[in-house]
Amino acid sequence: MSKLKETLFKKIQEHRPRTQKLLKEHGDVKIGEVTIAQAIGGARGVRSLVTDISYLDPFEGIRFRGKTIPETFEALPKVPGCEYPFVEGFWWYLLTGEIPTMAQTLEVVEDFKARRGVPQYVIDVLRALPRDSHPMAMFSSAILAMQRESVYVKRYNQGMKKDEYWDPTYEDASNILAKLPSIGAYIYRMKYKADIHIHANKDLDFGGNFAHMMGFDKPYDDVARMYFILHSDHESGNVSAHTTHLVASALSDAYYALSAGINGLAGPLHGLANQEVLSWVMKFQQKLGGKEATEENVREALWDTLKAGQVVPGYGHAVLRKTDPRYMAQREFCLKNLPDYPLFKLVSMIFQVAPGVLTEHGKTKNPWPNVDAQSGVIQWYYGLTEWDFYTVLFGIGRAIGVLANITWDRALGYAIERPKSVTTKMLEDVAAQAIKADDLGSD
Ligand code: HAX
Repeated sequence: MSKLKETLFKKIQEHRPRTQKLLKEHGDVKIGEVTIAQAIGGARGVRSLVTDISYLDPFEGIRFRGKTIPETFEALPKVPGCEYPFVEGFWWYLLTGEIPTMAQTLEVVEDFKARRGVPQYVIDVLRALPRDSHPMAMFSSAILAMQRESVYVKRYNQGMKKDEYWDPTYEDASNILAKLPSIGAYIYRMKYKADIHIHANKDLDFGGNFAHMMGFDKPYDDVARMYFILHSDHESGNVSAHTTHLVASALSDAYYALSAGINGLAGPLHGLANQEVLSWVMKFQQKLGGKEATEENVREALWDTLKAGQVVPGYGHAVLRKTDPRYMAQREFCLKNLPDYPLFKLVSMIFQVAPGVLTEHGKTKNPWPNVDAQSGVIQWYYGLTEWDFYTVLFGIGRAIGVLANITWDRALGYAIERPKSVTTKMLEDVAAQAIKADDLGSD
C-alpha cells in the first residue's frame, strides 16, 4: 500500500467513530430550518451536506482543510525552482488533512506518472466527436468513456464489503486524476493547434507536464499549478461538487460521477463564467473600436448587459459576500507578473466599477467578483487565447476536490441522496397557516 493510501486509511479509521456517534447519539439535533424561498430558490443556504475537505465562509472565503489560500500555498512542498506547490502534494493534503513531506509528495508524483497513460480508445472517442464540439463536452465524454476501467465496479461485482468502498474509489480517483492533464492537453491541441500533439515528459510533475503538453513555456507550469489548486474545492454545495457527490451517492463509480460533475461545471452560471468573462471583455473592446476604455464607458457597457436582462459574468456568488479570495490570489499574481498588461488593467477597471453598478442595480446579494472574473486574463497573457477551453482548466482543478470528496463519502458510508419534494399547493397551505398563526398572535 502506498504511503498516501496508508495515511488516508489511518485518517478514515480515526474519523469513522465521529460520524457514527453523531448519527447514533445526536441524529435528531436540528441544524437549521427550510423556508419556502429556499425550497423554490435552489436550496440556498440549506445545511444538508457534510465535508471536512474545505469550508466556505461568506466573508473570509475558502479554507482548504482549515488553511486559507495563502497558507496552503505557503505550507505545501514546492516544485524545485518554482513558486507554486506540487499538485500531487495538494492531493495528499486534501485527502488526509496533513501537509506531506517532500518525500511523500514525490511518491505521489511517481504514482501519478505510472497511472497517467490515456487508453487509445479515449483518443478514438475524442477524435470521433465533431471538431466543433465544446471542449467541455469532449472532456466529459473522455472521462465517461473510461468507465470500463473502474476498479470500484470490478470489486463491487466481486462482493466487496461496504467499509472497503473507499479503497477502489481512491484507486479510480487516482487513475482518473493522473490522466486529466493529458486528456485536457490532447483536446486543446487537437482542436486549436492543428492536431499536432506533444508527448508527456517523464521527468515532469502534474502541472509541469500539463504546461509541456499544452506547448506553453515557463512560468505557465506555475500558472497551471496555481490554477488547479485554486479551483479544486469550494465546499460541497456548488453545482459541480454537489453533482459529483449526488451521482456517487447511488454508488455510481468515480467515472460516472465526475463526468456528471463536469457537465454541471459547463453551465454559464458556474464554471463557464470564465469563458463568458473573456467573451464579454472582447466584445466590449470591439465595441470601443480602438477608443480607450474609461470608467464611464465600462459603466455604460455593464448597464447595457443588465438592461438586456443578462448577468454580468464573473460577479456575484451564492455564498460569498465579499471579493473571492481566489480572485485576489490571481490578481496578486497579475500585479507581480503582468502589472502593465492592458487586459489586466481593463479587468481591474471593471473591478473598480462593477460592484457599484451591481449595487445600484439592486438585485445581486453579492456585487463582488468571483474567481472567474480574473482567470482568463492570465491564460490570455501566456498565450491561451481560446477562451472556450478555459472551463476545461477549471475542470481539471475541480476534479481534485470532488474526487477527494467522494473517496471520503464512501469511507464514511454517506447515504444515497434523496431530499423530499413538496407540491406548490402544500407550500400555499403552509403559507396560509403561517398567516393564520400571525393573525391569532396579533389578536
Ligand atoms: N449580474 C446580474 N445579475 C445578477 C448577478 C450578476 N453578476 N448575480 C446575481 N444576479 C441577480 C440574479 O440573477 C438574481 O436575479 P433574479 O432575482 O431576477 O433571479 C438576483 O441577482 C439574486 O441573485 P443572488 O441571490 O445574488 O445570486 P444567486 O445565488 O442566485 O446566484 C450566481 C449566484 C453566481 C449564479 C450569480 O451571482 C450569477 O449569475 N453571476 C454571474 C455568473 C457567474 O459569474 N458565475 C460564476 C460563479 C462562481 C462559480 O461558480 N464559478 O464556477
